Order: sequence, then structure tokens, then C-alpha cells
Amino acid sequence: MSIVSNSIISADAEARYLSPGELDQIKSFVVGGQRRLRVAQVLADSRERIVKQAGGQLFQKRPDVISPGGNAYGEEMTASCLRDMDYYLRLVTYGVVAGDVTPIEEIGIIGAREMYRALGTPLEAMAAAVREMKVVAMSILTGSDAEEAGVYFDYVVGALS
Ligand SMILES: CCC1=C(C)/C(=C/C2=NC(=C\c3[nH]c(/C=C4\NC(=O)[C@H](C)[C@H]4CC)c(C)c3CCC(=O)O)/C(CCC(=O)O)=C2C)NC1=O
Repeated sequence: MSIVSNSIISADAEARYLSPGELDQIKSFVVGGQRRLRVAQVLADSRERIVKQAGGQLFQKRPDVISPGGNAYGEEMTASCLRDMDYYLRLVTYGVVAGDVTPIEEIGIIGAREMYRALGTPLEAMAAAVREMKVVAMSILTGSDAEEAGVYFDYVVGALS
């Protein structure tokens, strides 16, 4: 789930102490801890704005998804769509905190493509929604904070594409 637990699991599998290389990686994870927590907090605090603005952008660029016959057509379906966007934003914050994509993968990626196919949700529009959330998040975060979070948005976009 994180570099710390992964390193321990692989070291213990070989009944050995953590290597200098592993300790170095853990060190940079620990050193970056405050920043990752700050980034996760900013994203969580901005969740409404991120989802709302990104949803607006998505529906402007893909009016088909909210038009009759579209997967997110109607108040209830649009709400499910925005809720899914909030889900993925939440998972991005998990990734940021863990410094690892594994929690995102386990909770929201494995099986997601099949699920969306079954629901008739266009995957490329779901990926586009996450890309739009990244754009909004990048306008809120700066510098290395934005870079840190960007990795996890990109991961979700790539995994859903
Ligand atoms: C945290 C992990 C997690 C995820 C990811 C998740 C997704 C998820 N999205 C769903 C539905 C849905 N998802 C969407 C989303 C969209 N439709 C579009 O056209 C857009 C492209 C997109 C929004 C950007 C919609 C419209 C539904 C409702 C579909 C339906 O009920 O037919 C459903 C079906 C059950 C339900 O409606 O709650 C699940 C399980 N649930 C989870 O627990």
C-alpha cells in the first residue's frame, strides 16, 4: 500500500534487513510526508469546486452524455456521474497520501472498465472527466504540489482510457 509496507514485505520475504536503497526510498517518502498531506487536504477541501467545475467542462465538451439517450441523462444519472467523479478525486487523495497508486488501483480501477462497459458508461468520457478534474486541481495547487497530485490523476486517466 505504501513504500514502507512494500519494502518491509519484500525484505521479510527474503528474511533480510531493509537495504540502503530501500531506506533511501523510505527516507524520501518520509521527507515528502508533510507536502503530501497538505496536497491531500487542499484537494479534499476543494472537492466541491473541483467536481462542479470539471463536470461543467465535461458536459460542455461532451453534451451527448447528458442528452436524451446519454448515460448521464436526467437529474439522477447526472448526480451519479458527479458522484463517480468525487469518488475518483477521493481515490486520488488516497494515492497522494500513500505515495502510491495501489489504493487507487485496488478500490477504483480493478474491474472498473468492465463495470462501466456493463453500465453503458462511455469510458473515454469518464477518463475525460478525471482529466478535467486534474485541470481544475492544477489551477488550485502550485509547483511541486501540483506535480505530486498530477501523477495520480494521470494514473486514473490512463487506467480508464
Ligand atoms: C469508489 C469506487 C467506486 C466506483 C468508481 C463506483 C462507480 C459506479 N458508478 C456507477 C454508476 C454510474 N456512473 C455514471 C457516470 C457517468 N456516466 C457518464 O456518462 C459520464 C461519462 C460519467 C460521469 C463522469 C452514471 C451516469 C451511473 C449511473 C448509471 C445507471 O444507473 O445506469 C455504479 C453503479 C451503481 C450506482 O449507481 O451506484 C458504480 C458502482 N462505485 C464505487 O464504489
